[in-house]
Amino acid sequence: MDFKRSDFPEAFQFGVATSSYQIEGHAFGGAGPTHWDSFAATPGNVVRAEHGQTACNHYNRLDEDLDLIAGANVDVYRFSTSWARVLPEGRGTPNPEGLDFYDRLVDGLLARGVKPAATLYHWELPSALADLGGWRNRDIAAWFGDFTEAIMGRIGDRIWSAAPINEPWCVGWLSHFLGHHAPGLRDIRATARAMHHVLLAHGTAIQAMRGLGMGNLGAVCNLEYANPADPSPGAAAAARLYDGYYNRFFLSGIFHKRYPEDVLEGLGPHMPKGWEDDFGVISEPVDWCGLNYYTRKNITPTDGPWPAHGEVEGPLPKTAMGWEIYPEGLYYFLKRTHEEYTRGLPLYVTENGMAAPDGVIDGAVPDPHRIDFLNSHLSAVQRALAEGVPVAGYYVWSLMDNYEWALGYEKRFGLVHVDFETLKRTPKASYHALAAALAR
Ligand code: IFM
Repeated sequence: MDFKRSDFPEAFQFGVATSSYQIEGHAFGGAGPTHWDSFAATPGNVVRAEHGQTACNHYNRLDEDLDLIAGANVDVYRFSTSWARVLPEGRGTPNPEGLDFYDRLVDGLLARGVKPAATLYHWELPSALADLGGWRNRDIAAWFGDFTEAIMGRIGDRIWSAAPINEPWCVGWLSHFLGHHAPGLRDIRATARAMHHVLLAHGTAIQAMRGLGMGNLGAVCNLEYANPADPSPGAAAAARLYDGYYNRFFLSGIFHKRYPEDVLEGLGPHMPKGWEDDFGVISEPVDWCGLNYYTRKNITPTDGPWPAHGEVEGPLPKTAMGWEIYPEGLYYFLKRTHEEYTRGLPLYVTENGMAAPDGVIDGAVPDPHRIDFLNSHLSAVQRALAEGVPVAGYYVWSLMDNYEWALGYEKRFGLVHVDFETLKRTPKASYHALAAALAR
């Protein structure tokens, strides 16, 4: 790595991140069915119809994985809790095995000197709640509040930081407008409702955690740099709107108590009744804001209904996701989030990383591309820090190769290689480089 720990402020937190459905193995430990199980079982939704039933079998390899986390010399492990593992029916009686699992996870982290950073929801909605309309149903905010109390009532006393929902854009737009993620809808009314309810659920969970006496609570948004594909005014307007429903909608709801006018031009007619009255809950104060950042998109206008734009391929080097590598975007978002929304709250880069077709060669996994990627993005963080942006931490996505949702298991984001036949873990060169850079 081009950096070492001492190049960052003393209190700066380095971490690695994962999520429950992507690594745990949903078939184990009495978890209930989720909308990702049925989405994946439906032909055409997921590459090779791959699913999370076994994933990395983290559920049964917990200690080995905790040792890998500690061995990377990171300060923080960001993980998520599976709603259906804790409440198999989404509501009602908790699954004791599920609660025990997260208890062991948290205690195992603390025993190894790693801070537990929990995300309550990272996309696997219990099927029983999906049957009731899922994120389209306003009641989801209350259901989510109850889930929050069930899981945090058990582990909240030892959690270092917590955020309710990972990437509200993915829960709302990607899953209900583009249909790329469960529940696979392509419907603007469903989208408007999901985008609002996900924020209502966020605020409800923050209130529930405050009620339990928890602190260090945040919001985690994914941000994507919207680049006009050409110098025309049409491309500039298209990029501005993309930025609106991708980036500004959620930050503005939480930190400004309103939604952007340009986004409401399209979504307004489809919003649920009384949405304007919910900002008191949505804007429940948080202690920090997390940004997940990966890439930029090159946006061009198209014919057709709102939002009337599309993406064109850009010229920059790309990751295995086809995503352009654009570290300037991370600098841009850190600065902009601080100046326009959070104004002094600590910011964390809660996810950043790249996918590559990494393989084991003679027992090692060379991934110089990932080392370059991390270096260039950490240098963007340093630039923001130098300009006074209060960046408090940076977490790599991901600890290990895992289930990349609709793209199945072939997109490898990990610092640790996973052989999905044998489930053998092999730390990649980037893991060793990070561990060396972070050694105390
Ligand atoms: O794997 C995902 C993760 O679940 C959420 N953020 C983006 C990652 C890479 O696509």
